[in-house]
Amino acid sequence: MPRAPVIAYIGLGSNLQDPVRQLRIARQAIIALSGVREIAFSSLYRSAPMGPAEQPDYINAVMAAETSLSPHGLLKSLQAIERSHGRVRTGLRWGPRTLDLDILLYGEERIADEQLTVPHAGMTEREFVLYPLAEIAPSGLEIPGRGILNDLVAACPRRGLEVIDHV
Ligand code: ROI
Repeated sequence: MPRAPVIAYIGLGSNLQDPVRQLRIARQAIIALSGVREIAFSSLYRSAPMGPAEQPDYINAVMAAETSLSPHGLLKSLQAIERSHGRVRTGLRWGPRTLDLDILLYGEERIADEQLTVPHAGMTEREFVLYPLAEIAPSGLEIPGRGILNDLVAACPRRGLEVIDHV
C-alpha cells in the first residue's frame, strides 16, 4: 500500500574529503531517490566538532523532503548513499566522517528501535542541527516529545556556528 507522503527532515554532515562537495553531492543523490522530493535545503553551516576536538570543522545542512518511503526505507536509501560516497569512519567514537545522513524528523512520528531513533537523539542540543532546521521549518514546528523548535533554538547557544554559503 502506498503511504501518504510525509515531511521528513534530513541532517547532512561531513568533515572529511571536501565537506562542501560531499554535501552538494549528497543533496543531489537524495533528490534522485524515487519517493523523495526536496521541499527546502538550508544554507551550509560551519561548526566546531562536537566530540574529540582534534578533527576538522564540520559542514552541516538540513533538507526538508516530502517522502512516500517508510522511515526504514528512507534510512536504507540514505545509508546506501553514505556508503556509495565513500564514507570513511575511523573507529573513534564521535570521530571524523566523510558523510553523515540522519533522519531528524519523520512527520510527527516517534520511532525507537535497533535501526532508528526519531526524533534523532541528539538533535535538540545540537546547534548545527537546530539552526539550519529553523531556517527551513516552521518556527512553531513541534519536535515530538521535545518541544517547539523555536524554544529549542532559543535555548541553544550558537557556539561559533556560521553560515558559509547559500545553495
Ligand atoms: N560535530 C559537528 N559540529 N557536526 C556534526 O555533524 C557532527 N557529527 C557527529 C559528531 C562526531 C557527534 N560531531 C559533529 O557525528
